[in-house]
Amino acid sequence: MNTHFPCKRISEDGYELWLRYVPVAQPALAEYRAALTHIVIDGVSATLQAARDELVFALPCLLGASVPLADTAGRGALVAGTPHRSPLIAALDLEADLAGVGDEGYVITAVPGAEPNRIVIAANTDIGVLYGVFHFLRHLQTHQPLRGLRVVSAPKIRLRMLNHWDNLDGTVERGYAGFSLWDWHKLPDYLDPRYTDYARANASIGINAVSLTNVNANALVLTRPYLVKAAALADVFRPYGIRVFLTARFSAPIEIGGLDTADPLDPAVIAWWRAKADEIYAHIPDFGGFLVKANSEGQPGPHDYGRSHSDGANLLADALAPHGGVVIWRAFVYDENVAEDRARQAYSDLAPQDGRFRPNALLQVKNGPIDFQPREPYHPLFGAMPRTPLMLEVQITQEYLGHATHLVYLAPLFAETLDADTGCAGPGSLVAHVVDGSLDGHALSGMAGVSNIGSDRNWCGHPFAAANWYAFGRLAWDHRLSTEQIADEWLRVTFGNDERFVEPAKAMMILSREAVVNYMTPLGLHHIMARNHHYGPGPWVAGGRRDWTSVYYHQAGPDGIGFDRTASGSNAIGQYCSPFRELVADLDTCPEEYLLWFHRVAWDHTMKSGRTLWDELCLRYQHGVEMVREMQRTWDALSGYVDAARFEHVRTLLAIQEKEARWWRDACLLYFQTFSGRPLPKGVEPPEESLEYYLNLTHYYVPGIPERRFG
Ligand code: BDP
Repeated sequence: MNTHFPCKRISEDGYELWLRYVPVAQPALAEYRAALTHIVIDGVSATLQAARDELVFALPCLLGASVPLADTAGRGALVAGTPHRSPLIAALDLEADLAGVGDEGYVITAVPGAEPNRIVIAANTDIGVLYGVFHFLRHLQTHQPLRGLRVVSAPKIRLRMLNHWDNLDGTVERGYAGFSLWDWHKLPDYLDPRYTDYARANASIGINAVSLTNVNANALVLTRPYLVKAAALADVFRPYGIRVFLTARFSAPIEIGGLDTADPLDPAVIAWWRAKADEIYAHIPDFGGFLVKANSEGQPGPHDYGRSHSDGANLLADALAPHGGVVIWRAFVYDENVAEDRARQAYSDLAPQDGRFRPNALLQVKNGPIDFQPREPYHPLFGAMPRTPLMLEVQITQEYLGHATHLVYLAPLFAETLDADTGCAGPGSLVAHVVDGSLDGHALSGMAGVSNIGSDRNWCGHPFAAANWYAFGRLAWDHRLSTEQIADEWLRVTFGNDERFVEPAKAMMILSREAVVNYMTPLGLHHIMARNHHYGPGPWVAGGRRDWTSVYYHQAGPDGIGFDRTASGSNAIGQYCSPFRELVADLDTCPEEYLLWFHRVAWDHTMKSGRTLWDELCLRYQHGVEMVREMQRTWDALSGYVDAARFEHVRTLLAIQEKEARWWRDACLLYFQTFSGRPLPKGVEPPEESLEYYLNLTHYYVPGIPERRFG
């Protein structure tokens, strides 16, 4: 870390993320220089040291002036700390505010009175101080005034977690930004400085938990050599308030324990997991717990022994409980041998088990009932299990949204789920209130994002993909933040504060999610990506495992298209509470963005626009392409505000996105046309190639495909 003044020039290759700390411009600069002349942080701890380091690094860069550490607070002091360690803070009248911010929140205030310029960052804990420091630095990076500054902030959700799907061989399942950050081979002895920068970035947006390994788990990570490696990472992350979790393969007692069963009710299995938990805590005293994918997509689980998911979760919960750990059990469960609509299966299996999970178990539910699609209705489990803390899982990595090549700002997708009203406990029972625990009175709460981070120098591949990591953290901290505000912040700290840049770039970001929905899966279509790697369109995918084919999901035929999930079909709609259930059940009131998700609709059905479904579908695809072109025009006009390297990088990726949007449009419309038998309406550009051509495209070595698995 650079602790010297003058500040080093930053590389502008994306490595610094949103912690660039470039010089502040006037008029903010004058106010900052007068108000921030030295830093006082009393107390000794690794976390307070991280707070000190960050300020000592950032302030000279931002202010273009030396801002030294000092022991005493004079005029212009920035004082940070807790009332327990800092007499200066204890002397201030902050008890009432601090009482409300818990063990991670903070208060930032300009203290009136004898020292008019004094700014105080106060918290009950050291990690609260660090979070406050990052908030304050963001305040300066976004050139906001200090006069009257007053922030009282605490996270709404307890576990704000990244799920890395990183394999021990260095590959990342559904990772599009290079290889894994974790260099398992050189750990524990070589600690890449990136680990610290990763932790800083996470702490700066409030992320406090990371699961290091793929949910399609390799039991080896629970063996001693790997625990030592994981412990080394945990040591790096600890000062930044981050707890480490590992994925637990349910059959580990067999694979690495020498047992002949993994039956959750077997005494030897119970004893094995208890001993394993004891061993892990000996290496990582603040180990967070296990994240588990079981009986899903070929993973082992309690069903293999005729036991329930709660039996499986409780086995691990009991092993972790003496140490204060939690088990996060994934609700992403479905079975190819079950005839039931895949969208219904998790609810059918898990909802009846509400109340059977241990107090230290959370159930992690994907935002929608299928699988991280560009748009899904919210998962019906939200609202259906009031006695179980439900975590929300979203995918930050863009498996189904153009990988790291397409510019798609995901905050609107995350917010759409958080803001959905389940109605299950009356009007206003938002998914956000289920997830933050407030609706059902749960102290445990969590939100997980499947990470998009890899070894690429800029961390996430696409320069704009970092916005999704950022937005995830900000929303997990406070789900009431608007997607516009988060985009605004991220653009300012990532590129600069010029309004002539920020406003159009923000509009482009907000538009981008709807663009991808339109050019990939408009009107409620879903899971029509190419087989296996999910790169590009594959609406024709058929054969093999039924619930992994596109034809299963779109059901197109000469009479129409869409999945009938009404009472006359799979009745997945019946899993929702009123009034959403009735809203979507009625073809006339079902929002068109969910039309083909819930209904099978005739090609000549009249849409709200007055057009037929076929014409509307075609025009949505066309509109998606046009939206990308609009994004291109916006970006091109911003060249004067962005350094050449990042400008060119984004410009080129947008060109690929436009090309691939056309590919999606042409391939899907030609294919669906074989059923509709209708011409493309006016306004839709003619396809560039034949259907045959698109059908025969084969892509080798697409990134993000999993390793050959252990066992
Ligand atoms: C699917 C991915 C698969 C993951 C799975 C999961 O294609 O690679 O293992 O999600 O969430 O979308 O477990």
